[in-house]
Amino acid sequence: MRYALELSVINHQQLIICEKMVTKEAVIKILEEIAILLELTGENPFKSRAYQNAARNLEKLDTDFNELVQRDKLSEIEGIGEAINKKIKELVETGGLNYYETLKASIPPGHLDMLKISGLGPKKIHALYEQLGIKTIGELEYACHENRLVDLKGFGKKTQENILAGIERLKLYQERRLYAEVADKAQELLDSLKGHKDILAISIAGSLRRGNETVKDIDILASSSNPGKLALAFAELDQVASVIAHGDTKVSVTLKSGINADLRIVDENEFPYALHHFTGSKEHNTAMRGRAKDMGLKMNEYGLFQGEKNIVCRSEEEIFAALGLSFIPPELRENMGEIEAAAARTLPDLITEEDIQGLFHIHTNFSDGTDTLEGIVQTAKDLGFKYIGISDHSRQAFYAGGLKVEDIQRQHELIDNLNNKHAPFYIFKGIESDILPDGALDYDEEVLAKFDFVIAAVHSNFNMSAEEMTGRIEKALKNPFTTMLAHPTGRLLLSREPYSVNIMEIIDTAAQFGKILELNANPHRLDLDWRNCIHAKKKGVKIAINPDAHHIEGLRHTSFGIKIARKGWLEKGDCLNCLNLEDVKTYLRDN
Ligand code: DGT
Ligand code: CA
Repeated sequence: MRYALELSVINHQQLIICEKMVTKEAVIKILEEIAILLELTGENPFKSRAYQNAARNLEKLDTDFNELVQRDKLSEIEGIGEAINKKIKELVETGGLNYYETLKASIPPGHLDMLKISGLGPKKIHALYEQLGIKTIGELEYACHENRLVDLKGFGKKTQENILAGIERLKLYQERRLYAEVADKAQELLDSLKGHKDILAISIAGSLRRGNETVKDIDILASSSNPGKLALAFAELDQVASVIAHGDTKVSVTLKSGINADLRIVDENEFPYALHHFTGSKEHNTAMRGRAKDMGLKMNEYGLFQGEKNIVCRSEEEIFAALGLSFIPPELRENMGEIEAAAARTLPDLITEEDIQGLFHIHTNFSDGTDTLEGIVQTAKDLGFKYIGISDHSRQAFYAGGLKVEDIQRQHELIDNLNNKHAPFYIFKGIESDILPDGALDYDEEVLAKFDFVIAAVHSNFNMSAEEMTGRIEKALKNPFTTMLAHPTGRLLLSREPYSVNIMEIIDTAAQFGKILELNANPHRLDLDWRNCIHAKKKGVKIAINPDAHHIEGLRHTSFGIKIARKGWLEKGDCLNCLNLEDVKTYLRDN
């Protein structure tokens, strides 16, 4: 926290505005910031220490600072040499300092945020940047989950755990959050409330019910025989840190996790209308109200009215039916054509958890996964899957323990043994091959031919132009050995923007060459984005909902991918891993 406070105290703008008032304290702050910024850039430590010393000596100064500046006597202070003297003069005379501004601009903005993680200083941040290219807190969190810090010089397992704990504390103040994180907390709230005897109906609403990839808050809707008592019970839940507002029909709280949660309590008869309204999205609601109006009706959270008279609906299904629509699943309520499709009875029969037969894109301890192949196989079997596709990293991904040719041989022997032991459960031999900057895959053809499937993935050189990156990926898609493209845009939700890539062109190329696109189910990625899934489906591109698991627990991420697949209008026929074992074998052999 120390660094963060220092860096937030002053900005250049403030200094300019207060030109006449550049005080000794302000100068000290800037010198201290420069020391930190220099460490962040990995500059010689002596340089950084010189600024720290200068700041400390200025602090101890008992003569009048302004007088020293006016008489040009600053360099008489110990530790203030010619270079620093010049900078202080520029600061005092102009209210700004070019050197400081340039230095600040040279650092990824995310590095300043990372200083807020307790236990993580500028030197470590620089080391993470140098060795792993980490620019933001989200990237750092992701790297910790992938165990990248365990073998990193100057870090280790304990440090990785401490950093993760520090990131958790920081999240307490965050605006939007990942779906997975909020969904867990919302479920806990529902579980705590469910036993309450005054509840007549209760449901999650808002973006969480719609399965959006990020969520602002938890919306809960209930009807109750004793609203006042339910409101009080909610406000007094163990999970609640503070109550923002408390009435008989609405309670707003902040949870200990930092997430805000609203409970709205409505009359039993109003529940279906309110549930539809507070599920949203706003855009869907607006379009629905428009449809109601066209039919001479009025729709709001209290009812569906013909003149003064309410059309009685006991469920959302009945509301949709009253408007001539089939039931629209919450995930589709984004005004992306769902109302027209519901009217035409052409809504998709959305994929469900039960449709998933097996999982691709799983890492083992052959590369950067934490668990053994045996352990993963046992868990996948226990979860009811019929097959898995193992894909450790390829050799260029040295930071992730990428497989050398002899490792592949060893892994394939192990897979053959396990396939004998666990039949009819089946393990496919795969690899997550880096797409090299020129679009080539990471092994020669003789090695690539040994795999049942190849997942091509961009893991380096993110900063290409859209044209170059699109060309690079398209080249990989055209490679006959490529089966599917991993995380097609490379985004990390809330922390790393997608790389520049023309995703529509990628979808078209995948369609043309019969390649599969991954819907990476890791809650930080959820990439392919659901908006693009709709497009891929239209083009006939198959999607693989892949957990990209680096540990056994990660297999469960698949359910987040399914939620997004549903938002992307996908049906079981659109997804590779809904095929049964024989059909997958045939598909992978023939494609
Ligand atoms: P979020 O919280 O940003 O992740 O997204 P939502 O969709 O949960 O938004 P929120 O919490 O502001 O409101 C919950 C639902 O309530 C929203 O999806 C639709 C409904 N709603 C809220 N405000 C309005 C409004 O001004 N107009 C309409 N038509 N619906 C609204
Ligand atoms: Ca919400």
